[in-house]
Amino acid sequence: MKFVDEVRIYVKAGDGGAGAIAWRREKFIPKGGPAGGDGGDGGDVVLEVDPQLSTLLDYRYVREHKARSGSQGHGRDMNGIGGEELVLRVPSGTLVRDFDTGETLADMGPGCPRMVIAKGGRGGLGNINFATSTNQAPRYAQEGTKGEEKNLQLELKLLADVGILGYPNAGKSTLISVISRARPKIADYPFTTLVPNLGVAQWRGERSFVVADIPGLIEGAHEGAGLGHQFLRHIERCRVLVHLVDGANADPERDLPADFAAINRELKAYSKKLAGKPQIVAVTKVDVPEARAAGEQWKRAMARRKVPVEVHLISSATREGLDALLDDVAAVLWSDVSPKGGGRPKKAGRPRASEGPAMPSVPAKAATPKKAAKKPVKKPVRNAVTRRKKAVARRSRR
Ligand SMILES: Nc1nc2c(ncn2[C@@H]2O[C@H](COP(=O)(O)OP(=O)(O)OP(=O)(O)O)[C@@H](O)[C@H]2O)c(=O)[nH]1
Ligand SMILES: [Mg+2]
Repeated sequence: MKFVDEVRIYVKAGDGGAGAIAWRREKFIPKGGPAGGDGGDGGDVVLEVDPQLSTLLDYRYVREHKARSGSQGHGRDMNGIGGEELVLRVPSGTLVRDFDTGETLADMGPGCPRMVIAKGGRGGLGNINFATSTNQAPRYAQEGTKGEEKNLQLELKLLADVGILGYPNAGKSTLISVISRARPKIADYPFTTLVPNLGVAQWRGERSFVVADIPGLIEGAHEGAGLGHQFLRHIERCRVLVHLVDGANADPERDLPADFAAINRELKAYSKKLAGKPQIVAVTKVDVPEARAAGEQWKRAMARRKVPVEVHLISSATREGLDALLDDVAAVLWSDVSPKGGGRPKKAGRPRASEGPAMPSVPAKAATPKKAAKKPVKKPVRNAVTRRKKAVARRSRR
């Protein structure tokens, strides 16, 4: 299925129907007075999140969406029928802007599952409403008001907690296929992934988070090289980025530090905010000996930096290092989890020993041996015993 993440559409709410000018005409009732009913209200245009949708494809082909207008009022005080509302279904994470003013109108997602984006016009009042003691036969009724019309820019920004990024072939799709049930296409040529994939990953069987795998980035992507960088919008809302560096890349002109720096430059060129997001760095494919050697060397170099960066060595093929990687991801996502692989433990993670079953298993285990190691040190007792023994020996010698 084609993936579409940006479209422009025109929406028009229904107009209100006109009120009627009519008179009550019945046998034996002379001068029956006004009897014109109100016009019906126009239908609204409503945006609604559909969790089944993952693309804006439907709006690529049908770009005009009009709700029905209300019908006009009738005689015998009959009101016109209201126009039905028009519901447009959009995927979660759709940002709605007014194309003409640039104003953001809605951010469709869990916080805003439904929104009236264009209000239908009001039906006009029939002449029955205007009868007064001094004007008992009003010869006028209201017109209905116009329904709102708007040019909308719909932009899909997938809602994921974690974004996986890196050069093409770095092993991004393989990783998401191993940590979640997503089954993206995987192949040993660059740009296998052409559209983002989403997966729900489990952390130690306790909690889950949504991961996005996006197409590979290359140097110059901000100028359109490769697939460009526009799909970075799908990781803009992620809370943490997993930056994969291909350990087994055979290109002599590339190496791990250069790849890492190039991708970070691309992130910066796209947005400073994205470049400033927490990153968890991993060298992939360490089941390949060359990848492991290069990875270990770079890991040491990164640890020696002024601001040391923890580098994970992972293999999606053997699952090596994946638990530690996910622990670090979890530590950024949830404040009560502290990282296992390294980095600064979060303060909020400390009182975990007294917590119930929801507490993360890793940090609890990590905390226990430290306390246990301190307890058995009872030096003063041993010294006292030795002193007493020596004194007894001295006394017996005398
Ligand atoms: N040996 C080994 N090969 C791997 C590992 N992970 C991925 N690969 C291989 O690397 C190649 C690229 O993997 P993908 O997951 O498609 O890489 P990608 O980063 O998604 O690539 P693009 O979608 O093109 O950006 C495939 O042939 C995988 O089988 C790993 O842990 N070990
Ligand atoms: Mg891929």
